[in-house]
Amino acid sequence: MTRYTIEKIRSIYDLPITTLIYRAQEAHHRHQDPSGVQSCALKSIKTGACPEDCKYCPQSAHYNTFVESETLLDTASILSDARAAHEAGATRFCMGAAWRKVPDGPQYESVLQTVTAVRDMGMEVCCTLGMMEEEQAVRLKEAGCSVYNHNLDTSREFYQEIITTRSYDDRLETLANVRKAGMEVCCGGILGMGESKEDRLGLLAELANLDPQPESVPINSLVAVEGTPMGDQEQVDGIAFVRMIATARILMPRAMVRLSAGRTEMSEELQTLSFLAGANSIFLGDKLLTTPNPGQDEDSLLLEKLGLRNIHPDEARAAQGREATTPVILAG
Ligand code: SAM
Ligand code: DTB
Ligand code: SF4
Repeated sequence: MTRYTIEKIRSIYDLPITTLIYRAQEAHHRHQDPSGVQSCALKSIKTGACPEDCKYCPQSAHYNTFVESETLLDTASILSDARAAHEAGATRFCMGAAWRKVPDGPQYESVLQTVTAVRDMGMEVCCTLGMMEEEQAVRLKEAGCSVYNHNLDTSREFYQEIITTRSYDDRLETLANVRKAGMEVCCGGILGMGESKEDRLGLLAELANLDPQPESVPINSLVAVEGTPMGDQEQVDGIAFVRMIATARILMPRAMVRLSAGRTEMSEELQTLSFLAGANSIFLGDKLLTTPNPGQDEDSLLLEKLGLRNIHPDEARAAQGREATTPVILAG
């Protein structure tokens, strides 16, 4: 497998924007269905009171935010949301819990039951539940979860300024457990936390050098929430955001690159540039985990204007596995 150095990644990230987008488009057309966008629904199944101190997160118990804590939701109430999301066109249902690590016992048994029921509805199931042991990962996979989301968020160096209650290596260990259990990895990060360009390049290096690379890469723009230490952070520069997406697309051509949190603050044009840079997935619905997301109507209208269509993850996989039909014009 190619190992990407920071210098190599910088040389891509710093390309003239015209060439950068062209290279990203080339990778997108070779390895993805260029008209397809995967829509994932998000549901917070256990909200708030999280013991971790992630400085960006409204659900951390360390900060006083608008989030009202809730205990784990029962299977029936999650299923009614899953059904609605399915009807609204979501093809992947991602359940998030504000846990430091997956608990053993009745709560986990209930999550496993819910996973199976959502899978049986015909949607692909993704979970993000915090750190996880290998045996817990194996059980999750057996219950029908195909993907686990666990973000590295930023570079190894900047990480310790953002979170002190766990380490980068803890994160990598959970990602390894997810792989050992045979689930796909969804792993990305956040821009706009005060990180430098070097930190962004560092995150890209960590992601692109994972072996195998993640199947999904969510790129979040920080949702600055009052009460968190990042409540006053300014919105990340749109062009830097687009460069990040395009570089991710070039480095990880087979991954679904997800234009994740922060879309309510983005113009249609910035979202469009992100699609041009290689993003091919979004979160659907008017809420992320706890913060707002553009509603269904707004998103359908935008996709329609752009001539993009909703695709099922299996359709996307088929497209990714196909033989290349476009010649490589620029050398890597
Ligand atoms: N507790 C689990 C964990 O940390 O892995 C799962 C839920 S956690 C909310 C999932 C991801 O959401 C985080 O890793 C982070 O990347 C993202 N996130 C949380 N708060 C955010 C915010 N304010 N803006 C953008 N992304 C955020
Ligand atoms: C990811 O990378 N972004 C999503 C999902 N994975 C779980 C979460 C975004 C959360 C934004 C803040 C909130 O709504 O609480
Ligand atoms: Fe907890 Fe996850 Fe939020 Fe960190 S990002 S405080 S682990 S819910």
